[in-house]
Amino acid sequence: MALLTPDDLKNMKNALVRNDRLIEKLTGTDLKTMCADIYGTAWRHEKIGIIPITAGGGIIGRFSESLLHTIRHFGMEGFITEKTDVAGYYEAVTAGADIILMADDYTFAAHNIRNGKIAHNQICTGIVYSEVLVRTRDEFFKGADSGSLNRVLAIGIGKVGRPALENLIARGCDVCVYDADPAVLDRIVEEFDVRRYDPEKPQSFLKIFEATPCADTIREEMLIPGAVLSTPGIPCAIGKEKRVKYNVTTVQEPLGIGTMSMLYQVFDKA
Ligand code: NAI
Ligand code: PYL
Ligand code: MG
Repeated sequence: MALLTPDDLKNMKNALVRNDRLIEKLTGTDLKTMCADIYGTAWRHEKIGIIPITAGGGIIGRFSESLLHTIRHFGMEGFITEKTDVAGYYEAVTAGADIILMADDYTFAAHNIRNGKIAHNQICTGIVYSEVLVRTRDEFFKGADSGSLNRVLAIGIGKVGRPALENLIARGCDVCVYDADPAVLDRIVEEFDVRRYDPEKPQSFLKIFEATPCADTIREEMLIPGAVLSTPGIPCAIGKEKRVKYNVTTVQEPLGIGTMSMLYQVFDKA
C-alpha cells in the first residue's frame, strides 16, 4: 500500500473544510450527514481512542493528529494515547474508548469494541468517494447531455477502487473501467458487467472516480468540460492546468473523508 507522508498531511485541515463544503455543494448534504445516510447509523457520543502504531515503517508524522482533528472538526470526542501499540491499546480501553482507530502499513482499522463492528479504510474510502459521484445532483451539470449523467469512468481498480466499483454498480451506474495493469483489467471486465476503457478509442465523461498512486492519470480526452472527479488517490490524478482548462471540480483529501466513512460504518444503527 502507498503510505502517507507527513507532507501529504500538511494542509489536511484546510482540505477537509474545503472538501466538506464541496460535498455539500455537489450532493446537498455535508460529509457527516452523507456518511450517516450511507450506513444508516448515528454518532451517540462514542469516545474514539487513536493509537499510534510503530510497526513496519513506524509512526507517520501528523497521522494521529490528523485523525484527532477530523473527529473534533465534526464535533466528536476522541484522544490520542500517550503510549503506542499494545500499551496504547490498554491505555485507550482503560480510558474509556468505545472505538479504536489504529493503522499499520497494511491496515487502517476502526473497531467499535461495544458492538463488535470493524471497518477497513480502503473499503470505506472507496465507498464514500464513489457515493459523492452517485449523489452529485443533476442540476450541478448545467446543460449536460442526460445520457452522461449516469456514466462513470473508474480508474485504478485496486483495494480502494474495487469497493468503489462494486458500489457504483450496486447504485445503478453505467461504469467504464481502466487500470494500468492489463491482468487487473481482464479480471474486472470478466467479473463485473462493466465496459473496458480503451485508450485507442477515447471516450469522455462527466463523472470520474480515480484511486491510483500515480499523478496525471486523467487524460484530456477523458474529460467533458465541467466534469466532477472524486479521487482519494495520492498524488492527485489531475494537475492545475488541466483542471482549469476543463473546469473540473475535484473532491480529494488525504485522510479525513475516508476516516468519517469508517466511523459511520461502525456506529450503531440510527
Ligand atoms: P492499490 O495498489 O491496491 O491499487 C491501485 C491500482 O491502480 C492498481 O490496480 C494499479 O494497477 C492501478 N494503477 C497504478 N497506476 C495506474 C495508472 N497510471 N493508471 C491506471 N491505473 C493505475 O492501491 P489502493 O490501496 O487502492 O490505493 C490507491 C490510492 O489511494 C493510493 O494512492 C493510496 O495512497 C490512496 N488512498 C487514499 C486514501 C484517502 O483517504 N485519500 C485512503 C486510502 C488510500
Ligand atoms: C491510511 C492511509 C491512506 C493511504 N495510505 C494509508 C497509509 O498511509 N497507511 C499507513 C498508516 C500508518 C500509520 C502509522 C502511525 O502513525 O500510527 N503506523
Ligand atoms: Mg480520505
